Amino acid sequence: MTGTHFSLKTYLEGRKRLINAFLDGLISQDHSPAARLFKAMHYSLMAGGKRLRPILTLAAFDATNTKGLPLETALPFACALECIHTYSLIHDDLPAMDNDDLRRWQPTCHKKFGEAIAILAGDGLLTLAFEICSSFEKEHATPAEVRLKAIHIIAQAAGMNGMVAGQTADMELEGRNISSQELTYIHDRKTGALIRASVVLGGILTEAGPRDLQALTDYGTHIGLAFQIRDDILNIEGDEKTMGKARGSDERKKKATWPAVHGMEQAKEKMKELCECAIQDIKTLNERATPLKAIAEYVMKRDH
Ligand code: GRG
Repeated sequence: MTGTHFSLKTYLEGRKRLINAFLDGLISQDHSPAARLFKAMHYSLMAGGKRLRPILTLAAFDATNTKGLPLETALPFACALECIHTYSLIHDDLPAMDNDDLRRWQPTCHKKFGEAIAILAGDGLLTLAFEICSSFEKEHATPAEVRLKAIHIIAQAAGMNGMVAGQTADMELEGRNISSQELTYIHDRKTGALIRASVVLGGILTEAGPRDLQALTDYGTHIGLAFQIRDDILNIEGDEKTMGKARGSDERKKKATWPAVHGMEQAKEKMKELCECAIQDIKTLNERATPLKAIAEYVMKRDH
């Protein structure tokens, strides 16, 4: 399905290196009275995430980059998404939300730095994302109108009609017998919105036409849901060592998951179908979309 000379492993490693180098340089440590905030932000940002969202932005950028724009144009925007993702994990782990002590077998931000600093580290990362997107670089500058569209799509996905709504619905419906529509509402917003925005963002930055943007939107919607279903499956069947966390937390907390509502067999079938749809969605983008195709295949097999 993917090009014969294409190695997803090499591609992911290369992109991850670029992203990590950018992120690592974002927060300088100092000895100011706010030093612990910066330490906490850096700690969570560099805690070993897969970097799926920024990688998706770069892959969608590559897939629609007919003008030959440098990758450096997209890198800050891609990394801004990772800052938002990290903030959401820090806040999700807090006692008032999921109350988790460990992430990737490391203490969560509030366990290491205390609750108040963890809340502020999340606030700092969310705001930093928009500082990055609105900074005018001399080199590889993105036109103001494109930048505005990019900021808008990120804010929409992260905000009250996107991830924040999804997280709220997840909490409100915890422990209840939920309908398939309610499950879709949660998944589409809590995880789906930011993943879809990551993909569409790549096309916005290359000023892709409406047909390509639609293809990216559909692809993003399909892999966003597939990613979440895989997460639900791993929470039941995954290898704890590889995942860096204990299995079974969803069932213990009576979380709304695809296997809980539809059964494990259906969950697996649905995930496969969604990944196949995603691959179909980007057929019109030809071989420039090879990394996106390979990522869709990876989403259904990922083990952490
Ligand atoms: C606090 C507003 C707010 C939102 C939190 C993202 C989120 C919403 C909650 C996380 C709960 C969760 C485990 C969702 C399942 C899917 C998911 C987002 C997993 C974590 O993302 P990965 O696997 O994480 O990309 P890494 O560690 O690789 O960055």
